[in-house]
Amino acid sequence: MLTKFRETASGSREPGGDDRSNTAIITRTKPRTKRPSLYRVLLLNDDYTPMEFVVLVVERFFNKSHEDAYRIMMHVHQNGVGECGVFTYEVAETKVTQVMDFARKHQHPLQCVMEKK
Ligand code: TYC
Repeated sequence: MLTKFRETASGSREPGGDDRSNTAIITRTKPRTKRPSLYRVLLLNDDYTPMEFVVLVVERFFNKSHEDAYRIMMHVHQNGVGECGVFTYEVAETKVTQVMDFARKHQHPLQCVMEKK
């Protein structure tokens, strides 16, 4: 024989419930938060993209001052690679796409990539 149970407020089960009363509210007492993974967006050096174009890219897409953008551009020029910012996955992906589209539109070989931290 089948017995129907209903869930009580304390979570125990007792006979007598029908299908309409088989409900319970599950509440989490300990808050669980997951921090999102972060990604560096990097510019790569090349021999052809004009320095001023790279400065413009860093100002426009990474919201840097002219001074910070110039410093980042020179770091990439001298070291081969440099960080423009750190973002969540989707934001980083958007920055890479924006920079690559802008460089292609102006026919510069500038490369922009993302890397998990
Ligand atoms: N090396 C380039 C030049 O001498 C300048 C440059 C800097 C290019 C940074 C790309 O990500 C770059 N014109």
